[in-house]
Order: sequence, then C-alpha cells, then structure tokens
Amino acid sequence: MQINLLKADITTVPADAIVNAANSSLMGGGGVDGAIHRSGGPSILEACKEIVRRQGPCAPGDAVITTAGDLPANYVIHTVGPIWNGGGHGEAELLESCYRCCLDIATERDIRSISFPNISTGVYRFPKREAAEIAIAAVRSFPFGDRLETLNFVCFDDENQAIYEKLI
Ligand code: AR6
Repeated sequence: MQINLLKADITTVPADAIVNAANSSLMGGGGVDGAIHRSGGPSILEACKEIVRRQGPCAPGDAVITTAGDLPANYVIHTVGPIWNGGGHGEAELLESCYRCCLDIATERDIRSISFPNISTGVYRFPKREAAEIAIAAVRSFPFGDRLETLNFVCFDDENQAIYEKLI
C-alpha cells in the first residue's frame, strides 16, 4: 500500500473514494464538506438525506458511504470528526475511529484508492499536530487486505502540510 502526501483541493484529486469531514446532520456545511457538495452536485445531498431518513444522524467517530456525484471518484465516505473541547472528552479516540471506520467501509467495497482530508482540524479546532499523529497511527495500524493500493493524505493548508511532511 502506497501512502502519498498531497497539498491540494481534495475535490480535484482522482480516487475511488474521497473522505468528507462532515457533521452529524450530513446536510453539508463549510470547509471541505462545502467544497465536496458544491463540486459533487445535488446527488450527494440526496443520498445523505436518504441515509438520515433510514438510520438517523451520523454519530461522531462513525462514517457512511454515498455516491460521489460529479467528483472524480466513485464514492464519498462521510465521517463526523469530534469537536475539540480540550482533549478530555474522548476526542482522540473519536478521531481515530473516523479513520478506522472509513477504512473498514473502503475494504468492504471495491475501493483501491482513497483520499483523506485532515479531519476535525478546521471548524472543529482539533490541534493539527495531534490530529496528524492520530491519523498516521490509525492508518499504519490498520489491517489492510490486498485490495487497497493507494492512500492519499490531502492537506489544504500549509501548516498541515508541514506537519505531515515531518511525520511521514
Ligand atoms: N480540500 C481539502 N481539504 C480542505 C478543503 C478542500 N477543498 N477545504 C478545507 N480543507 P473543515 P472539520 C481542510 O473545517 O474541522 C464543516 O462545516 C481544512 O484546511 O472542513 O472536520 C462541516 O459541515 C482543514 O484542515 O472540517 C462540519 O460542520 C480540514 O479540511 C465542520 O465543518 C478540515 O476542516 C467539520 O469541521
């Protein structure tokens, strides 16, 4: 499995699956969530609404999969990161769970390449260095089969890119 570090808008990077840093409502928002819904078009929101109708909101640490609409991908995997609240409220475990749940879903499907944004490090204010350590550890300890070939950590801001460069 190859791990790449990219600095890009995740909506422009071709991959079988693009991970979205969503919120529990799955109804869209700002940041990477806004970019994914804008570029992917209305079919993503329609699929999210159907999921919420069926099973309710998505809990922090969990993930769901939808079409990728017009994005250069087959699927979007929406995960809900923890809102940073000082670090004593299970934030680290929930963030790790986001990466694991996305990878669990990816390995259940025919997904060979997946791109992750830096979940929770924007609006949700998770400290970037700690979030990167958790993301990398979660990926390194995941029991990959032989299907997933490429994993992209897609950084959008300079600070995250510098942190990932140092850590990987
Ligand atoms: N491509 C890649 N990364 C991006 C992009 C992009 N186009 N845009 C922003 N980022 P955030 P969160 C990076 O705030 O902290 C939304 O409103 C950004 O630099 O998108 O998990 C949701 O609806 C940052 O490092 O997500 C939720 O309400 C990272 O993506 C809430 O924000 C995550 O920042 C989720 O907050």
